[in-house]
Amino acid sequence: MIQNSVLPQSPALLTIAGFDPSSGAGITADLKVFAAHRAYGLAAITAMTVQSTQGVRRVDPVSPESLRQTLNCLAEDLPISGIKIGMLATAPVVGVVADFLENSGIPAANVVLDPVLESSSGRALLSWDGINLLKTRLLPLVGWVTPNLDELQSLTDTQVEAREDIPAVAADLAARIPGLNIVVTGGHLDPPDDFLRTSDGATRWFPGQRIETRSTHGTGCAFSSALLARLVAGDSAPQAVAAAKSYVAEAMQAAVPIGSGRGPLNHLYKL
Ligand code: PXL
Repeated sequence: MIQNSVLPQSPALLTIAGFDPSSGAGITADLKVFAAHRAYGLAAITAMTVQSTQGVRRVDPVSPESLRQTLNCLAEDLPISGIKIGMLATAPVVGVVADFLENSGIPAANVVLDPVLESSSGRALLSWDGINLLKTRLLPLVGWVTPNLDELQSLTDTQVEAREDIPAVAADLAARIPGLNIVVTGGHLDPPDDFLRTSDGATRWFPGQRIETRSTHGTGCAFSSALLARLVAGDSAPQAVAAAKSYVAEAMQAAVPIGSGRGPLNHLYKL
């Protein structure tokens, strides 16, 4: 008989995000990242997208009521150890996720928000009123946020053009949202260093190395999901950031070209 020995000890991690049929980003990518970290993955879809490695062609948000019932249905059934939040599409969807976090009992320290605002092909993945609600209602409910430079700029309404701007802008955001841990992902910097500001005010840079590849679709999704998996596994904040950063770099290095545009990472490279 085959023993069912993996599941009972595996934490259940939930991704609340959009569906990318090319599986470079969104929930199907997040599920691969959770699996690579030996966690059991749950998924609640916020929006369907029509896209390939060449870009996003269409976005169809799900009904907020369907999302609400999905989240409640899962939470009634089993303990959820951590949540990663990605693309949210609309303000009503942001509201449903905020309602759920208020009542879920899951510690904010195990909730990671990747504030997905635009696809790399430049398509809006969250409406303007959704961005406002994310800032006012959702940010105070999460323990972690992982903006890239553009997203940090939108969250703070402050110009972030260079590496030197990041610490002060992250400090402004921290002053506005007490208890927040902030990782600014530097994929667009050269070298691609990440910046961590923990809720106690400690700061640290994590040096990165530029990898020459077209396989960069969904790096933000992979980073935030890996960060969550490492935090739930018990890593300290700096350990979790360093481990998530290495995971993404290794998955980029191991990627094989898929599609004619920006291809996916090799999320399951360890297999
Ligand atoms: O990489 C950001 C992102 C997140 N989630 C979904 C996406 C994208 C980018 O296209 O489609 C579903």
